[in-house]
Amino acid sequence: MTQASTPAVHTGRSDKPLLRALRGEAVWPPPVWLMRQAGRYLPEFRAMREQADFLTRCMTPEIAVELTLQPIRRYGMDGAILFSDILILPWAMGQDLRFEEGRGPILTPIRTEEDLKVLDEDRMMDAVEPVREALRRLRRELPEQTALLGFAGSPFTVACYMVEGGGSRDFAHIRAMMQQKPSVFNKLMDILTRNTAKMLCGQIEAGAEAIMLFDSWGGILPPEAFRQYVIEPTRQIVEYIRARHPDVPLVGFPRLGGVMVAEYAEKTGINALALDTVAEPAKVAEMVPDTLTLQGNLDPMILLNGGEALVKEARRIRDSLKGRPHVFNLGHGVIKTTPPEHVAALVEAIRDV
Ligand code: 1CP
Repeated sequence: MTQASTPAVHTGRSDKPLLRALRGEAVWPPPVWLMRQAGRYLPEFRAMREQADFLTRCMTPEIAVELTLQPIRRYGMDGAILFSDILILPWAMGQDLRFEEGRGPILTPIRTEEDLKVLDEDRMMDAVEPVREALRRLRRELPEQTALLGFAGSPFTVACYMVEGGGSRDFAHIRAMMQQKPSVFNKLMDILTRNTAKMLCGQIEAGAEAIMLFDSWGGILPPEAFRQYVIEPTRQIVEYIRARHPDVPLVGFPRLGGVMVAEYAEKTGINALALDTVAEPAKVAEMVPDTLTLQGNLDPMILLNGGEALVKEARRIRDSLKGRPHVFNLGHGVIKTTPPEHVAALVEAIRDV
């Protein structure tokens, strides 16, 4: 891509605190945003829910923009994550998807060579055009200091939902496929790796200033499979994006990755490593280079319960990473019964130094 075709908003490096921290600067106090900061715990989100189903909300730019902005208006977060979902990619390629109240996403499963035929890679970019329109509008509407994050699921995590047909306790179908139909599994992973990289570049070209890759389920794999199906596709995605948009920081979230997260960070080349709840930030810090940004990792349950324990634990995490690049966040998403005032108390605790 030539410089001339890049929108004006991308010229020059931004000094937004979140982007500085993601590029390796020890910003103090650390910038803060939360996974699932747009969601049902907010009354204004619940009010919008009556108007349209989940997929329509994701695919209607004015609704997606409004839902993205809600937590920013309330709390002045340093980062605004686009309201969307990791399953928009398979949907955009043609897989059937619906979200059912109380059950989460439901997809028509892909388990055979024949099933793969529903995926049409050529339609993907057109299908996600409303997402890009939402990003363009957000860049115009966000406060000056708030950075806009785009995102995708990592190929393995998205494949889990595509093959299981939704969420799962044991991921039995995808694990069987990996062993019994490796050629179908590998084809699916290749399609996802290629299209995730392409879709994310599309998000950046529409205004996303940083990207997060959610690998919620990579941690179910044993080490060798983790290398092959989590680290390697992520490395390819990072390489593809970086060749086109070298200044855009990339955050990886290998949830449940345990000790493999250090190898993940090193081999994928991501700028920032998002930590899950069980990771001890100071210990992970010893396992990775000083220039790698760490993101996380307050337990969402502590946020739900609030009070003194919340302030204490949030500051313990913040202070244990003082002097190195850190972005304060949760170890997983905000729980839907979280009182909104606990989120306000958390942001205040982090910013009060
Ligand atoms: O309103 C509703 O009932 C829908 C609930 C909901 C929401 C608010 C879903 C369904 N997705 C989302 C938004 C969402 N999903 C965002 C938006 C931005 C923000 O963080 O505020 C993001 C980043 C995601 C990412 C996502 N979707 C992940 C990765 C992160 C994680 O939570 O581990 C995963 C695994 C999904 C799949 C998904 N989408 C929705 C649900 C309930 C699920 C989980 C299903 C399951 O595993 O059982």
